[in-house]
Amino acid sequence: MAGPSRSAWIAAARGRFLEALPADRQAEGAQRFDRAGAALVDRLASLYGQRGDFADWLGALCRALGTLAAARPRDLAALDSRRESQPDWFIEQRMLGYSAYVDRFGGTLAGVAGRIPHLARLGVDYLHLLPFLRARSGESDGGFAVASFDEVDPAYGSMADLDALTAQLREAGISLCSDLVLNHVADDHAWARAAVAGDADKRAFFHVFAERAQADAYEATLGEVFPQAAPGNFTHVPAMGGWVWTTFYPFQWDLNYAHPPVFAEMAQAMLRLANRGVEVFRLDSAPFLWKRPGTNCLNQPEVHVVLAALRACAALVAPGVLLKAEAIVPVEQVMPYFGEGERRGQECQLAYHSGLMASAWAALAEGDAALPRQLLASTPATPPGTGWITYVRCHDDIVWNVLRPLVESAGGNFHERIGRAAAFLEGRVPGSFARGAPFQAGDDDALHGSNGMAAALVGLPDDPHVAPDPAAVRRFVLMHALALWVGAVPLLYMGDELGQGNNADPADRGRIAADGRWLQRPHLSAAAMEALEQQRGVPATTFAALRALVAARRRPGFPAREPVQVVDAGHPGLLALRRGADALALFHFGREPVAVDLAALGLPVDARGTITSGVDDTGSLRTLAPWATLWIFPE
Ligand code: OTU
Repeated sequence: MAGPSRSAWIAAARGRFLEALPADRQAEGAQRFDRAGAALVDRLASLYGQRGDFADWLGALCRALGTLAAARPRDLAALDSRRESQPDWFIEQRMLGYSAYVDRFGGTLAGVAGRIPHLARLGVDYLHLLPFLRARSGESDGGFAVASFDEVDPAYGSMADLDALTAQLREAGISLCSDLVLNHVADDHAWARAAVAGDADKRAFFHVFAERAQADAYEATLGEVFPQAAPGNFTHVPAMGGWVWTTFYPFQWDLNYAHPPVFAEMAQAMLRLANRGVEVFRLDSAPFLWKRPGTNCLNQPEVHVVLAALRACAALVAPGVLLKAEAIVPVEQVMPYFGEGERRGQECQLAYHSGLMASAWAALAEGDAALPRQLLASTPATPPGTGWITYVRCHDDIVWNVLRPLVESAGGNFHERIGRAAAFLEGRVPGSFARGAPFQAGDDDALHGSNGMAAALVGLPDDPHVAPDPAAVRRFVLMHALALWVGAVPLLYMGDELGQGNNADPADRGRIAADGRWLQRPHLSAAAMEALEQQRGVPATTFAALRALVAARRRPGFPAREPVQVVDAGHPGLLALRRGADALALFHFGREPVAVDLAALGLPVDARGTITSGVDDTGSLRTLAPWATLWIFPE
């Protein structure tokens, strides 16, 4: 973008932004605008600059951003300044994340505050609460059908409770992460209601086709997220006089980011939440934001412009805030979410490493480390100031499609190879230790996703009081140790710290039948918490194992800033990962013990293991039991 309009747009935008700021915030505001303002204008101009009303629209948006910057509470502004002076603070801090549903974890937002001691004991300093804003009444996809961005769901409390929670978390050194569901709103959101009532502007917030043929033209190249429960991507809505784009459930209406007011509304909704103390935004279903005929409508170039523009809005108003991409796509398509080319490092600071997660589960099923080894060897380092969210399990299924390019580039048949791994994890193979379940697969041959809690997938017993099989404990440690070794921000999933099994609550049977992901959405188990108190059974074991990993990762010698490099350890079951010159980790996915010569891997003979699970730790030759983990780095 060049020429007279660009400089005029920037100057006008700067004026509108600054006019909203009080005298004592002018200098800081000007500095921030001079850093991020031109990028914001460029990004928005490339999306919307052709429109006749662009200049007016841009001015109004910048004025609104100024108003939000003026309203930023003092303590949050202080946090912004600290973080601006060290943009990779979250990498240096070696954050530990924890993800939970409000109702399952604490009942309400106030109840979540009551769980802070539990989080602190584990070492958590990043809490991702699944959607807690007012959701659609009735079915709401676990809150991912948002009816209002400015109200807490009445079942969980009020906006005052949210303010209180963020203050308490901040006091405890914990950053709150909230979902920002970007791709869609509930069919009872005010925008959808207004559209139904005939408001032309609000109708343009959505993708509506009068003729089924128009929907079909797109459908020809689209995939399906829930092929069984919600087949197709369009829903006939008589009150709208046509077909509404609904990628997910029929009650989740996709937003149309080609209509500028959608961007302006979402940016402001995000920053209003930031001003209430939300420090990280999980940008839900980011790949789906831009539609283009003839494509699968995923990861379109404009998606990245939209996200980079959101980042620039945050840089003006709440520069301490982090954006996290939820892009569950093959890893080479995730990399651009950190920002590429002239936008390198300027998009999301964090992104989910779903390829690592899925490949590690496949490796456990195959008894062979090939997939995570190939994946990590071909994944470039992330740009400075950005990093991976790593995890073992989450509230969603394990999405197998993210491994397709990897498996195919290794010359394998994706459906056969990953179908076998999924069947193993779903306990459909004789001798399998795992108790998962298929997701959205019509029959045994269909492959989509797999569900199950980590404990059930590694073969830990359901009863918290039963003494666990040591091999299952090693598998649990192996999977978590890999996430904690590789990630900038490893994210634990609620219940995993207690080794909680699949959701067996009779009250949830109907929900699980309708959407199998509820299998990994149990309530925090009171029995397991009690076993932890008494230092007994599975919960005591898994909690202590995670604590040890977290503590090791926080030692000064842990090379948090060094990129991960794959090393050949000479055995198919072994994944060997170096970070920097002195740190090495071995993860053994094989089913037979293996002897490793540390000297051959370039380590001192007497190198001491910081984490050893299933390792016979004598001399240079170490014997690794099946599913052993070994971390070595100078303290
Ligand atoms: C995300 O889903 C959420 O994590 C899910 O819980 C929601 O149902 C969904 O968005 C709709 O809001 O869309 O970008 O199971 O549902 O990977 C990928 C597959 C997604 C998807 C899941 C993700």
